[in-house]
Amino acid sequence: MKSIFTDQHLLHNPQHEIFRGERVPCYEAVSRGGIVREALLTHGHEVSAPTEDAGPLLTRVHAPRYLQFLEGAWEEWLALDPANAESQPFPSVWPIRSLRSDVEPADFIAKLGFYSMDNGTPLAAGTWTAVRAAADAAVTAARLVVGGERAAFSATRPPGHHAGRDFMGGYCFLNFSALAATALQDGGAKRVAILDVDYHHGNGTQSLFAERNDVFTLSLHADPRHEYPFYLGHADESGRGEGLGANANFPLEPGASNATWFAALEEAITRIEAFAPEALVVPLGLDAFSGDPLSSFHLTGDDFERLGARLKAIGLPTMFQLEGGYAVEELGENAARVLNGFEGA
Ligand code: SP5
Ligand code: ZN
Repeated sequence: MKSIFTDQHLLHNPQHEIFRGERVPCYEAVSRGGIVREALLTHGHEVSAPTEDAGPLLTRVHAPRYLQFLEGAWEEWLALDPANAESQPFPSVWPIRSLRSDVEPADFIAKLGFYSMDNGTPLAAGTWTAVRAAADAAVTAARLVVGGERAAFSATRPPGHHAGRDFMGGYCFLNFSALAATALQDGGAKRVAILDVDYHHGNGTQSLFAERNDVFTLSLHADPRHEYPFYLGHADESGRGEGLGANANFPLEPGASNATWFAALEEAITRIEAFAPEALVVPLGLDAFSGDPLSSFHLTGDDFERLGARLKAIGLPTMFQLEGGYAVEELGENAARVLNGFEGA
């Protein structure tokens, strides 16, 4: 399978994230990128650089003022104090419920909270350049599929599925799966399904398409009562307005067995088939892996291969987008096994 990768991911290299009030090394480590690229090559998959420009699609997914903020955020941080070059900004205040979300603050840290759902999404000097390149990769993979490839994989970091129209979160800044779905629709696929298999609910993607009936968002994940992103991803969320019926969540108990996970996958696929889409996007988080430090699920390398084979059997042109997965040593192998399963089926 053709995979798209760019070394620009190296520019998103934050030093730490916050866990229980303390600075800890980033789970979403810069080493994830090279590991995935090497494993894809080892398994005989073709890896190439992005050739498409996602620029014109960005405002179809994200709010212009959010994009402007992201692009200039590091400069604003440095403007507060040149010594900030050696440290990372984190938000500390958020416009929760009864506060106003319509007036963008002028203060940088207030703005950072305004555009963030958590304080767990570290921003670095090169974040914008990295995520902009990853957006190009996602659109390139989608256009390969439009051009007739059976499937393609955008193997980039950081991930994207927690990012919404005007917010970052969960290590995510731009929603690459949403950009890919938009590119697939522009290429002629009227109806697109997005099947998110990351351990965490794809809250950004769900919220972006909640009122749309031409994009069916589905997510298999740990129950948000116990796991990030906590405030979305419950079983009773089925879309809103015109989008009613075009969202499906499959929250599973922490520690859910592989049999439970694959049974939920079957239910999701039944729903996709009833929707009759013309293309499929798979936000491919590998953090449902047994060895993942952020996860309580138990998928193995063999299971990832089985997942790939099952996705192939749906019979749709398919775009894969790398999302989470924090067992760095095994991350590349697990990603490659999904692709192997898809191609072998
Ligand atoms: C894309 C993606 O997978 N984002 C996940 C974001 C999860 N952020 C919360 C991390 C909480 C860290 N918990 C540490 C548990 C150590 N055993
Ligand atoms: Zn995840």
